[in-house]
Order: sequence, then C-alpha cells, then structure tokens
Amino acid sequence: MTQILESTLFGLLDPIYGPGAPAQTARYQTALEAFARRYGPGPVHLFRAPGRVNLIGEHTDYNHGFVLPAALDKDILLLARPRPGHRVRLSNIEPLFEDAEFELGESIPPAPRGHWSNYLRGAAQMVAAQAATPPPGLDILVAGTAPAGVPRGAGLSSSSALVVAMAVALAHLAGWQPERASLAHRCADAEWYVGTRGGIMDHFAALLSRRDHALFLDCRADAQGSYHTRHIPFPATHRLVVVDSGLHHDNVRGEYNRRVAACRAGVGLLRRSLPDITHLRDVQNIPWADLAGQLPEVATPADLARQGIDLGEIPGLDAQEPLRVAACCRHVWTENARVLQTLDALAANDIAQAGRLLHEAHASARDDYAISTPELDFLVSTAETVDGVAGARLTGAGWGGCVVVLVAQEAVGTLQTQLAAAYAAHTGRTPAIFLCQAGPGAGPVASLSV
Ligand code: NG1
Repeated sequence: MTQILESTLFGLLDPIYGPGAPAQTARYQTALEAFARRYGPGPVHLFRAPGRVNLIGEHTDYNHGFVLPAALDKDILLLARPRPGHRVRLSNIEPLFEDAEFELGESIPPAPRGHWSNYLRGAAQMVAAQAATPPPGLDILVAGTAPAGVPRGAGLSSSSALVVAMAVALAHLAGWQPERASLAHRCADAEWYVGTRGGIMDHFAALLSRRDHALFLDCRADAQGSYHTRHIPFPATHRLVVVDSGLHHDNVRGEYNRRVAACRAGVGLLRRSLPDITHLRDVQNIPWADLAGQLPEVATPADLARQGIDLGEIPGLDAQEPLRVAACCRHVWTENARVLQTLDALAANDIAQAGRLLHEAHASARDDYAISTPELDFLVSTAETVDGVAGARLTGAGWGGCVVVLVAQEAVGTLQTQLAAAYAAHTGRTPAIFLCQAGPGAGPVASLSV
C-alpha cells in the first residue's frame, strides 16, 4: 500500500478542519488504503460533504420559509477514479452497505427502495442531465463512518451529504461549474429520487456553509431564481452541543410526507380566501387568528379531495389517514417568525432570548408538528436544568435523532456529564455528545496517488 505522507494530508486538511485536522489524518489514510485495496493502485480524487445541525427553522424549508443550519465538521468522504465507459462502480467502507453498479445517464434505474446507492444514483442522474460534457465512468469508495463521519438517521443529514458528495464529485470531474446555490437546489430535487418530498435546507447547508458560522437561508428564490443567504457568526461566549438520543427511526418517510401533505392542505384551504398564495410562507404576515378559522383540526386526503383540494404528488400517502392540518400550519407559521427573531437575538448578542426561542421551537415541534419522542423531550428538559444552558430543542426531521443545546462555553463540561448521567439512568443508553464545530461546505479535497 502506498503511503500518503501524514504531512501531505495535514497540509490539505488544515484549511478544512482547523484545530481538528490532526484527528482527521488517520481516517483519510484508512479511506485511501481501502480504495487502493478495492480498486488497485493509481490516481484518486478526494471529495467531502458535511452533515449539518439545524439551530432553528424545522420543517419550514419545503414551505418556502426560513432556516438557520450550520455544517458540522463531521462529513462523508467520497473517493473517485475515472474509468473508461459510463459504468459507475460503488463500494462503501462499511460492510453493511453492499457494492453496487450502474450505467451513467439521464435516466438511471433505482435500486430497491432503501438501498444506499439510490442517493448516488439520484445525484448521478441529475449531473448527467445538466452537465454540458457527460461525467466519466467512475470507481467510487464512500467513507462516512461515525464518529468522524455523519451519524446516520440522527437528523444530521447524512443522506443529503451523500447526494452532495456525489454531485460535487461528478460535476468536478465533468468540468461543470454551477453556482453553489444552483447546485444545492438541484441536489435537493435529485434527492426526491429516493421517494421523499424533502426540502432544500440540507443541501444548501452542505454546500454553502462557512467555518464558525451558521447559514441563514430564505428558502424562497427571488424572481431571478436566486436564494438569499447570510452567514451568521456564532456567539463567542456560547457553544452548540449536539446530543444524539441513539434512537433512530428509519421508517419515518411516510410521516414526513404526511407533514408535507398537511401543509399543502393548509395552503389549498387558505387559497379559497387568498387565491394568490402557493406556500405557507405567503401568509406569514397575516395574524394567525385570521387564518386559524379557515383550517380544520383534522382532514383526511380523501375529505380534502372531495373538497377539491389538490395535494399534488406525495409518495405513499394514505387517503384515509387524518392529517392535523391546523396544528401543522401553526407550527410552520410560528417557526418562521422564531427564525427571524433568532437572527435579531444573535445580532444583539441576546443569548437568553435566542435560548427562549429554541425552547419554544421545541414545544411547537412536540405539540403542533408532533415530531418529538419521549427521549428527545427528556434530553431537552434535562439540558435546560443545567446552569449556563440558554435553551435546547430537537434538531432535524424528528422522530428520534439529536437535540441541540445552546450553552455557555464554561458550562459545556457540566452539561455533558449531567446529561450523560441522567440519560443513562433514564433510558439505559449512553448518548453520543459532541460540540458543533461548524465547518466549511462540500468540495474537492485533493487529487492524489495511492
Ligand atoms: P433530516 O433531518 O436530514 O431528515 C429533513 C429534510 C430537510 C428538512 C428537515 C426538517 C430532506 C433531505 N431533509 O432533514 O429538508 O425538511 O427534515 O426541518 O428531506
């Protein structure tokens, strides 16, 4: 096996990970060695795409609202070597994920639902359709193993990181250089390939983030198709701590799609009095009390269809299962306001107010959007009893995964100890707890020889 000098790797990784670079070199070495074992010696291009934590703004993105995520220094590595023809061979450093192959083109048949390669197929199909020069066939190895990788199913967006890593790699190797925001948007559409009507937040966070900053994103494009983003510096006195409940629900895509449907139902019903609206974002400046009376507590897709409300295409929606229309719309309406208030609080360095907003966002996600779990509720309420904690909330889609805690720098150690002990006593589980070291967006890392 060819030795890549540690000093070479360190020089490449320092601009990406800063003080965390030394801890990354062994992981890169391992990935490069695995690539050489799988595909033989020769050139290799290295790419990375980070996971993200969302500070606030949950389930607002597909309603054209506001979000405030930050990329993590936990990322997925994708190693690629061009090969003759159009075949893509995929391998994963984790044996759980079997090898796969497909032919590059504008219409790539999916593997069975749930297969990891679908994230890469969706991205490949998108790049093949968009790039002026078709991307080359590739031999690929994916390395995303935790703890340095993005934990899977934890609401930290490992799946979107996979899509983005593949898109970045193929675009780079095809010589296609779209604007980052445009690539992010296309990646979000590409992820629909796997069967979820998801939003754009994760792909924007993975591509446009900046070290030590959160990314404010207005999820509605302007008339020219551009998205408004702003990099928001983290407060110097506080840290974001991410706590993984260890409970990951794989089978939540149906629930996610039902929330999308509830929001679309709200829009359909409100259009009777506000015919120009297309998304919940459009009613943000109307008092909630004026909207509430037009929205039923529950309605089934079948009821809504009878009333002429078109929910559009949503995979796997059961026509008879009730949607909680009013509560879901209320969450989105209040959450959008909270994101903007959080920006103001951070700009004024009013951390207590930012913390209160996180607390309210959790209550709204739990009670109105109904996406929390007893374990997430326990982590949030326990964290909020620790001195120095400003606020906490679940982060990501919900139904398990992580909470994020805004905590004074000097209280980080106490928070970790107290939370780990309380959670273990309550559930018998040890939570993974780590600091959010907000890192830069996805991109090529280097071209080397192994
Ligand atoms: P995660 O937590 O990665 O499953 C999902 C969506 C986001 C956003 C959040 C909820 C995808 C790829 N990701 O994120 O767009 O809607 O839920 O805020 O659909």
